[in-house]
Amino acid sequence: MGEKYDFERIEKKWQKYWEENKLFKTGSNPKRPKYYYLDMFPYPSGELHMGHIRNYVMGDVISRHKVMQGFNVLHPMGWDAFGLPAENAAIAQKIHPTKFVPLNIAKMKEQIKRLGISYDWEREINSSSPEYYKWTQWIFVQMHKRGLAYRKLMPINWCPHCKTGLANEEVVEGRCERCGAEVTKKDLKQWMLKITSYADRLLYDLDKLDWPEKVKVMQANWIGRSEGAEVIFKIASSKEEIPVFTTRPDTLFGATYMVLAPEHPLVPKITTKEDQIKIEEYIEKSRKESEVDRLSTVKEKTGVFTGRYALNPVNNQKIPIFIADYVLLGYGTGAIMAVPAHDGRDFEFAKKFNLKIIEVISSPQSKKDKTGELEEAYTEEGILVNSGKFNKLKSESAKEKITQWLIEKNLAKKRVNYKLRDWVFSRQRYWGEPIPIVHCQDCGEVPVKGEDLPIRLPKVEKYQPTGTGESPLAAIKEFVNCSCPRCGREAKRETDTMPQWAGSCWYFLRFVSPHLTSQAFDSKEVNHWLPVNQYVGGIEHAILHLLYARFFTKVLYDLGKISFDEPFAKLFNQGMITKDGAKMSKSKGNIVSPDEIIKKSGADTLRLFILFVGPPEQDAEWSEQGVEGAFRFLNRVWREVGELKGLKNKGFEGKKDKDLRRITQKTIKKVSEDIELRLHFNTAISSIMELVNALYQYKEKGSFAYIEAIESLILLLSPFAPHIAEELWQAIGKEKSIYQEMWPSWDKEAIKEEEITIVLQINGKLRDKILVPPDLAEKELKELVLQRSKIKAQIAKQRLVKFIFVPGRLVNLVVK
Ligand code: ANZ
Ligand code: ZN
Repeated sequence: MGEKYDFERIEKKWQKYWEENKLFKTGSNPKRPKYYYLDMFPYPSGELHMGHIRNYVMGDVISRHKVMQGFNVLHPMGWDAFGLPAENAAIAQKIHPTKFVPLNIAKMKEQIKRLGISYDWEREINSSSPEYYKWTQWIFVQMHKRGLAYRKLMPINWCPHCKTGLANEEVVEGRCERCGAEVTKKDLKQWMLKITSYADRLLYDLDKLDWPEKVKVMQANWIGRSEGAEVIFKIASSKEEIPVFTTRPDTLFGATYMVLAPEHPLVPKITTKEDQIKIEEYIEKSRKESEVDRLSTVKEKTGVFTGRYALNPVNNQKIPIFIADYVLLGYGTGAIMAVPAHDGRDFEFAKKFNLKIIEVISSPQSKKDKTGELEEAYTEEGILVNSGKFNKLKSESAKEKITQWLIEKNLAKKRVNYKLRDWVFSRQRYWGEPIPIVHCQDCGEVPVKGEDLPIRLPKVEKYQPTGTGESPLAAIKEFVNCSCPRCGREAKRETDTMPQWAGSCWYFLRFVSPHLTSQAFDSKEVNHWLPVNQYVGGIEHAILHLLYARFFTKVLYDLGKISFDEPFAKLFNQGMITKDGAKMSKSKGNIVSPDEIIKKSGADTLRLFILFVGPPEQDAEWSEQGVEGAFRFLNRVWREVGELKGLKNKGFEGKKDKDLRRITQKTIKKVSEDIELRLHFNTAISSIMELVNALYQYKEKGSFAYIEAIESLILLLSPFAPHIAEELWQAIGKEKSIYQEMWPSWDKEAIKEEEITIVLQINGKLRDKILVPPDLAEKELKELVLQRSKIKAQIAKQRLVKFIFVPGRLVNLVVK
């Protein structure tokens, strides 16, 4: 062992050793239990950022720890290489995606290897390789056969900059999630996946998952289940009627007008010729707006009166019908009954258009002015007023009773609504999985036969979006022209591709048998390894990726292909690494390059810093001093272990040894539990630091306790800083790689403190102290305390009314 901590030599040496000896090959010992740890696979941007590193290093600690605990661990990595992010990056750098992707994969893989992450690279997958996307296409075909994939003409979100359709999920505050351009609408025939038919299961099965509460709430809100009623309003002097969806049938007597979405099919039927121009202008204007804007509560309300009236089914009052953009066509029935007294948007609208506001839910919390008028809508529940025979009922029972009453009159039915929409699965882009469908004049949409998959993405020079609404594939005759899989006649191939999310919907299944050519996955293996025990990745995937992956899993479960219906048992979202308080990004110019840190201080230092920087779920600030601190600590370990050289085991000795043993065993317990139960790597590392401090103070080098402490130290350090641990392990004469050693267990007896100090108080004031065994029972302690002369003297003339015992800490005697 050299004098200096030569991290560069050590890290290269062990990375080579691990690779040559295939140490990270997934365990297959049938006697061992399984553990599937998974990182969210990245898209090949070409450069690892600190967020990736935090994610992968955490996962490496968990995986290495599990291997040492005796599990067969599946710890794979791959590349989410199809889709918009990769294509946009390729376009920006003017490199064809077919070149760009492998180039970047090679770069990132090199960086990951330099970090010493224990991935089983034999299982590497790439979602843009035909061997992989063959099966993505196969899953699509299965969905098509089940009626879960269908085509529909619809106004889709259209990004004028990326020149492609976007799913709702890709529109953030009216803007394209990728490029930030304002999103508009365009009518296109789109492939859709029927995720809505899984809405209830996606919602209720959240209960089965050990996931952060925040993520579960986000998914539940996204699914947005609401229970209510569909109520029919007749149009006065007309046969037409308007069904509305409401969650508040208890407010029906307060419905003073109605609103149709501007695009509602009834609109042209019920409007007069004179009004039509005005209305069409309004429709044109609102089509351009995003849903978020339309639903906004702060935006000034706009609308147009249709000139027509409806009849409120509960009291036959004539109420005006408006058209307004705050009602969306795609939700409920595309029409509402408006209750201005109890709905915020209706209130503003009614104020602006001078419509009646009738309070029907009374509550002490309603805000009213001096004249008794509502100052704002009261939107909570309460007691019914102005509601005929339903007065004095509570909202909850009134909902039920009013709905029942209308159901008997055939004017209502119960209804459940979801915010979740079917998933727009078409993209008019080049870099994605071709949708494996053929359009035949006679047979219609025909899925490609299994044996003809994959439908390969043709290599083209011009892959940039066309902007016509068609994908660049549409211009390639050899691709488009084909024969119908059913009748054999001339037919045309579908030219849309799948969205970026497609490949990541099932990649966790592929890792169990990544090279299988006959099937998407080996069912037996899949049922053995899954669900994933621990999944880790960024919170930005809380909704989309995680919801889609759950959906695909449920579909495959229903198809009988797998035996579980949730893919990820446990989820963890790591916090960001910030610099100067902001997320690291190229545009802000605050990126710290991992390569430089590794070059300067080594991968182990970087790993240790990133794990030590704070609780892993929280954001943490990059710090130069923090990196130096980690480096200094590793040097300290290096020097301390160096002392062991040539020392012989001198056997067990006195009190100091016992103390050191206790610290060692406590550290083992603390580190094990911090990793296992809490993923609190930062506190695990600080207890390792305390052990090193204790070793520096301990002078009896060579005792049994000392050797045990050193060995434990290296073992405990090994998941965090694996290279230096390997080197030290070898230096103290061990033959096996430390990765193949057993994780230490702790000695419960040794951990026990000899005696602990209990503070004695009388009426809250400190009076005495007592040394007792840590597990002394309360009854015995009380006897001991009351026998003490100091205490006896103090409470001589008083009566003990209470004996308060805080275990491990204090006793308080309350006397009078
Ligand atoms: C009358 C009412 C009275 C309502 C009241 C609310 C409060 P969630 O809970 O999100 O499902 N609504 C129905 N369809 C709509 C559409 N297409 N566009 C905009 N708003 C629509 O919301 C359900 C409520 O949203 C429904 O209940 C309806 O207004 C409105 F004091 O009906 B409510
Ligand atoms: Zn045909």
